[in-house]
Amino acid sequence: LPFQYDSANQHDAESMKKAIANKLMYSIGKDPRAAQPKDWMDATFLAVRDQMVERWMETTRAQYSQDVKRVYYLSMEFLIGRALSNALLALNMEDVVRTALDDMGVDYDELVGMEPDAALGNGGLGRLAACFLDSMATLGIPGMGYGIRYQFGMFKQRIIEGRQVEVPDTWLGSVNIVDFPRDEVCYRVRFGGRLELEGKKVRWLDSQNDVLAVAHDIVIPGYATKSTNTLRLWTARSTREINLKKFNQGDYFSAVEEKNLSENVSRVLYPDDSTYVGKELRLRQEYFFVAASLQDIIHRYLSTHDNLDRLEDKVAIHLNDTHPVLAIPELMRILLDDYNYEWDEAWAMTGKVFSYTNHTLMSEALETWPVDMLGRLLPRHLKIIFDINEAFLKEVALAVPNDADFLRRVSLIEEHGDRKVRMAYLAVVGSHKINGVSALHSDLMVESIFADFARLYPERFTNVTNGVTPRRWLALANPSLSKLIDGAIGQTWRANLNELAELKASADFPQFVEAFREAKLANKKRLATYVAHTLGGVINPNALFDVQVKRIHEYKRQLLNVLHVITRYNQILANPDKNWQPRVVIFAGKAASAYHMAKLVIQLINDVGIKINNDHRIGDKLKVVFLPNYSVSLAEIIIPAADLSEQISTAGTEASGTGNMKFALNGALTIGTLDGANVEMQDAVGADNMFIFGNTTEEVGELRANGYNPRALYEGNKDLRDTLNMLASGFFSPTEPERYRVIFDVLVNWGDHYQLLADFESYVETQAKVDALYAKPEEWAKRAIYNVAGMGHFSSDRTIKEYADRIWYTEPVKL
Ligand code: DL6
Repeated sequence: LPFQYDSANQHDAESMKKAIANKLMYSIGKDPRAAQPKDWMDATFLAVRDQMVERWMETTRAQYSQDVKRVYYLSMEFLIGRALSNALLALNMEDVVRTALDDMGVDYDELVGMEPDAALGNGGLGRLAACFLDSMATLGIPGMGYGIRYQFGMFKQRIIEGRQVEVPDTWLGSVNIVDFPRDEVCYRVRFGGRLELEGKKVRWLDSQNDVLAVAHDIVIPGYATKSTNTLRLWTARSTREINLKKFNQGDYFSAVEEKNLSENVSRVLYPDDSTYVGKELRLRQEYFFVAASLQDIIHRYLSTHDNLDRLEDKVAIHLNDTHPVLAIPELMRILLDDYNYEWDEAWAMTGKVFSYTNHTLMSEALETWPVDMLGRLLPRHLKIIFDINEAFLKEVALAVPNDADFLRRVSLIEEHGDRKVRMAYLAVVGSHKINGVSALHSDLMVESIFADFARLYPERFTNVTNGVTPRRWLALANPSLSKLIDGAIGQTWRANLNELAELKASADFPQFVEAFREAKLANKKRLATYVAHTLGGVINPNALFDVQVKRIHEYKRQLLNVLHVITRYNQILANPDKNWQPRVVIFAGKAASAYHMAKLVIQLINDVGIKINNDHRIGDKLKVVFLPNYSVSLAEIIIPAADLSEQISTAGTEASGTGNMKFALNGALTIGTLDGANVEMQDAVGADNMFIFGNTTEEVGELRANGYNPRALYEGNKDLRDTLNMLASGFFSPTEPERYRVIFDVLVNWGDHYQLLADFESYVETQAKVDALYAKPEEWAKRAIYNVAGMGHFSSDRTIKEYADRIWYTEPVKL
């Protein structure tokens, strides 16, 4: 590699062997002869982590001494996945560690594959946060992530008789190698209590059920740089370990009850990314991590400054969706109550410190908290929110005079029915920049949910299109393709993804095209082996791998994919002698545990799979696979193996998507709607190199407004009718014929909210074009190469640079 580090050079295989052996003995306490694979993994991780610590400290020292502006990225979710292989890539130490382990008789690949994923997130939002941490460290941006160290992360998904079953994720092993516990970094987080007025001053008194937040630090190494950042996760600890009185009275259960209750705050990640979870515990979680993070930010700032006057010059706090929005009233509370700032000054500072990203336009995902609940749990914050609202509405009344309806619409308090605080509005009012995550989504955001606010503060709204880290999503996940790219254009693309554009020329060289196809085949074989291992079925690596992996949600339209699969099945049976392009349709993804329809879709995919995969008339022509327990690590196996990437959400519903970028980066062609970042991907790779189908956002809106009639579509298209009738009649669920009746009803009789039937014909026709192109393998490969070459723009390094320049106003630290 062009980047070599002093310590990496020093750490030849011999010293690495010693380091691992030392960790095994002195940290894990095992004799190499008795050590289990997990012990080797832990020991290796610890030895490698030592390599990061020096850089980490150097970075921290440089950040303090240069007094750089820091970015604090507040997110309820960080879906970071495995750390060891990522660290080895960043430090350029893979070869050294591989050799060291080999010498000690330990299989490197097996060991790296053993590490459990840190699955502290649901889906796109959490994974984006993890890509951002990687890019901030790589670019030297002084950034720190703050979140919750959930004891149980995203649930593990088992498929039992076709149904999703959720199993707890115990990602934290018995030996803590994941992070550094910082018992001394501990803050009290208050809940409840009452307010007392003392002149102009408000006091928050008699809080109850307080919890302590204790920091755990995860090291985030930058790639090919000394720059190393921190992800600080909070764990809840009770203010009282045990009630001795109750214990001595023999009431053992009650003696620890209080402890258990307060520690529940960091117990579990809410497994739902699609709806606002109206649970008090969720609100507690949000305030818990916000209050701890802000105390920490202030503490860190004051360690090198005398007062808070220049806070906005040195601190940028980013709100990853609305989950951390309580940070706005919390900072106000600190400035007003703890540091005696006047309201106007505090409010001006607050606005300059905060920025906010919106990740969804779906109304069911927009958070609101009942005024009652908020008042009970956080009386001081509710009061501040009311005061913010009052000042804001006064300002609005001047800007938009005599328009009571406008005031009602923009108020931070929803007055209709039970009063609620609108968290997204609070975020907009309290931030200097608000961004969407793709060009389309940012446009829609200011036309829909924030239209009134865009009128008031047009300069605040902007777009920053998402990106993904090329380190994990190409270099680590796809060694065969990476090697080929290295041979063609060198290795520096890992840190400058725009260089991939140079690959375009390679598409004219048959040798390169052939090697590209071989790399893809190798990845497909790797996935086929995984499928055989996990499900026991055999899939043909020469078939077209058609892949849809993501959260299961109606708007993402896995069901449309299934409708095509069934239609194709019928067509093959009707015309068995046609030269059908063999296909394997692969699904993976979790459904929120309470989302009945999404779970039914999983069951349907499995039922359809059973029928088709066991129909001897079909053979290799069509196979359906549902891979259980989708995760970051599984994505690293699936994505490089895909030929076709399914990005088929109803136009206007997917904010951006990041899976779409990962697939194209790994040489898959996209079949997709003009939704989210698909639109910009099309600009980048060329319309000829994607399969775009279906209605546009505008057309979807028109249909909705002018009366959409899915039944007419059902009646007018025989393929569609046959397919839907099979669902309704129990063809795929003979033991329970009514099982999928509801799906038929949702689509045909109850309005088909996501307009699957409107796009069905166009989708099926486009799938035929996919087959036709796949029948010309060199042509297909050429277009796949154009996709890889066009992905430079979609690096999260570019995204982070935009945030740093246009939103956070931060500079890299000099090392
Ligand atoms: O911005 C990251 C990611 C987008 O790529 C997806 O399109 C979007 O669905 C996702 N949103 C969420 C849910 N958000 N909330 N609340 O994960 O964000």
